[in-house]
Amino acid sequence: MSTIDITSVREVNFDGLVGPTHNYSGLAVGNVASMSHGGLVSSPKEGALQGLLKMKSLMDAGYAQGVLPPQQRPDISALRDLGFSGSNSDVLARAAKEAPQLLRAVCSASSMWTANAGTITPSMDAPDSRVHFTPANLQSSFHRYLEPQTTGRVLQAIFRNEQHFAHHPVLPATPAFADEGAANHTRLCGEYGEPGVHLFVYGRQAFGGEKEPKRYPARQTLEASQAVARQHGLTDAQTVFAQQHPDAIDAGVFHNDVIAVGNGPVLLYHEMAFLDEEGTLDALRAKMASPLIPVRVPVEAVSMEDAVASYLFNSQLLSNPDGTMTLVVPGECQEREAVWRTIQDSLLAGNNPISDVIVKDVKQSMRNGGGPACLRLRVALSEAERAALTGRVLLTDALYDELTAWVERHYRDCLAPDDLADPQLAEESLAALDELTQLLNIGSVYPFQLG
Ligand code: SUG
Repeated sequence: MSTIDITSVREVNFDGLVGPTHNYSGLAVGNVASMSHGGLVSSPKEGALQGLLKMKSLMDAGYAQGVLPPQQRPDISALRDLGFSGSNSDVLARAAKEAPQLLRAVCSASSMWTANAGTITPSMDAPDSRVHFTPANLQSSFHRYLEPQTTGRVLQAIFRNEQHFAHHPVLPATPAFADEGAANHTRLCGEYGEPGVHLFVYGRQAFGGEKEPKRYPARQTLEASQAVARQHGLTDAQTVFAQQHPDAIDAGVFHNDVIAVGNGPVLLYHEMAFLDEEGTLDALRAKMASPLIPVRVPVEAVSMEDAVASYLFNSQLLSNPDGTMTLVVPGECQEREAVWRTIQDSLLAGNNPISDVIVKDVKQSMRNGGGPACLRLRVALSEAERAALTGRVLLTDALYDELTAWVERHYRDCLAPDDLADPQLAEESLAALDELTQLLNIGSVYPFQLG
């Protein structure tokens, strides 16, 4: 068991690098942006550079910033498992002809949305004083179900030190335990080093439960959230399980982080976020050691359509040393008048710690339904835990420059749906990833490196 210097605890945002096969395939049912942009030409290079610029500007502003590598795509072995055989080129060509939807799925760069990589419990809240990790099974869609194995390897490679880090198995990949990770999990607390309360938001109950969305799937079950909490040793006094409003899911809110964001004592949420709004707030208040600061946005201020189109609630809420908070919003928030007005008139001017807004352009990701908060996995770490990380994953100016040059060298400017079958793309992608693991110094994490 390790001792924690709680005053040194900081939140590190580990952003997912946008992978070389980033494309628009309309794969995500219930995700309005993905469904409406399927078939567009993407720019993997622009996407990766936008992501890196977001990381760099937050690092420059004094926040701790980490980076996680993308995954091996196209996942040709997934196509082989589905019966395609022959050389890699044969497999790609046959899949393109006979099952283009499968080819698109195995090319998705969806691991960029690291808020779905897994659920993390910081050491202050865990009974053994270690940081706990469970990769999300992402079983709700085929293209994302392909992620957890490599995600687990990447997390174990970086958070390798067993004295500080504990890794749990992915939950059974079956609908009863549908798990989408930190996108449906928020830790609320006073200072980072103080004990926190874990808000798990689920869309449906596998066993029992009455209200469910009618139009779009609920991607997280109560049973999955409870299992993760159990794995991490969280007690009843440390957890609140709340159902997401089914009408919100039907309006395109496929994760809780599309309609609520919390950090420290602040919970910024839309009035349609929870099925039982008052009950959820009361349960949090009853368990938190510090007073909860709810910041409620009513439907009259921001309609569900505006919330989903602007991704206001998929902003990053970052804590500053002076107790204020900064909201990192996607550029789309400026394009919706009601949203921008709400940011200025009620969030910044309101009686809450949010004092500043940073606007970031992550359009390449946004067109697939991934905003600033989707792109990052939050891990609260003490100084000793930060020092125990393996690899070169905390962003510095030098790492930023190297990653930018790496993207410029390897990534395509444009990727059209028909390009996905190009065997050259697969080769380029592997060459890029091989170099990346050396650059990040994380060892072998990809299937092609493991043989
Ligand atoms: O799972 N989009 C992702 C977006 C995930 C956003 N993450 C959070 N909200 N935390 C999804 O729906 C689209 C891929 C495509 O259509 O090509 C996609 O998978």
